[in-house]
Amino acid sequence: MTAMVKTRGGAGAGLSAGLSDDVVIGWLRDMVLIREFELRTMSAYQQAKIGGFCHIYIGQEAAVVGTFGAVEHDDPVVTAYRDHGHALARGMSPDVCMAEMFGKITGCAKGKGGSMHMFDRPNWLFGGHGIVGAQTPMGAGLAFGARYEWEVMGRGKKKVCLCYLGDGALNQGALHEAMNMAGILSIPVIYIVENNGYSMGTAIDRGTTMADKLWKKAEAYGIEHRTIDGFDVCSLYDEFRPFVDVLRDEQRPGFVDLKTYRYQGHSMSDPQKYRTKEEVAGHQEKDCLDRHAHHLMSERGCLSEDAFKEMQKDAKEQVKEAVAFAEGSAAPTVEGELYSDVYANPQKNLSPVRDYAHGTKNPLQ
Ligand SMILES: Cc1ncc(C[n+]2csc(CCOP(=O)(O)OP(=O)(O)O)c2C)c(N)n1
Ligand SMILES: [Mg+2]
Repeated sequence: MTAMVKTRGGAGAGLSAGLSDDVVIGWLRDMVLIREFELRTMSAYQQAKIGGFCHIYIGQEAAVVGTFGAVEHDDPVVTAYRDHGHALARGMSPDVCMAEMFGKITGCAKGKGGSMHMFDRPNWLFGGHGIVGAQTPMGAGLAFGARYEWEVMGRGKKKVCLCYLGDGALNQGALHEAMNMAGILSIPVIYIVENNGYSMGTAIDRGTTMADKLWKKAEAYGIEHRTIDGFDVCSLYDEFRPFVDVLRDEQRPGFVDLKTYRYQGHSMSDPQKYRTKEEVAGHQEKDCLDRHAHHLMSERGCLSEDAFKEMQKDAKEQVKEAVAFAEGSAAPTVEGELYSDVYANPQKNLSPVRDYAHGTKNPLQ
């Protein structure tokens, strides 16, 4: 049963007010899961159970949950390396996600990608990419493919691709070439800048022009844009949903400057000398998770405090199990995995590189 909506103005007064309680409670559940997952990830990293680069998403949860809430599950998604939240919110099992970080064969990329390369084809997540901006032409390609399939091949339906990038990718040539092409060919890719104010230790206004008017960069390519507060999942949805609907319908590109903030350092090895503790604390006061929990409990009145506690307990349990699953899984073997998945090979069971490595002629030559 949908509870009476008590809010008038502010969070949840727009389109989200018409959604079922299940949906908005589901958003909170996703955000709680991501946060618990990230907390466990940090401690596993500190215990050296996770190696390589590892970037934590805590603080930004509403950005991914609110934008995913506005699209279909089969709309393709591609993102950068701060990707655990995207993977979980798309439906990847925490077990598989954690196992990938632990470098285990049960991970989404058989443990060969790690934290930065979450990939989940059934859930339409096309990575997890470590090169800043590299995913932006891929986003255009995924959207072009979807439009081609619907319009030229007469299959499927109108789709949009959500292509996430950090503010640090704003000056990559790849993004500008991709936006230009998306503008010219009317490709339904939506560039979502998860603008957390920093690219590693460089504040946004030290690294890019027009930091307070990022939309101008999109305007240069004839791309429609929005600037959206990413701290409140309901108001984010309220603004993003109608934008997506029009872009989907008219099959053209979009650009969103989504204001957010990361609480942790850039990666697990960041002394954070570029910002003060007070600055971080200031953002934590408007924490997206607390805010949505408060909205559901005190304003919309569809969630009890006990149910919220239960939700947090469940998430903790789920993540604990994910760690146990990852720990209990085997590592990929050199014989089995070193040469597999290096190149795509349409001929099933024939890996050119593996055969080459075993002394046969390389079929690619
Ligand atoms: C092409 C390229 N240049 C530099 C780097 C090193 N690098 C890794 S992350 C990063 C900062 C990116 O910041 P941002 O895009 O804002 O993402 P955030 O970490 O804030 O999510 C840089 C410069 C890289 N991975 N790729
Ligand atoms: Mg950033």
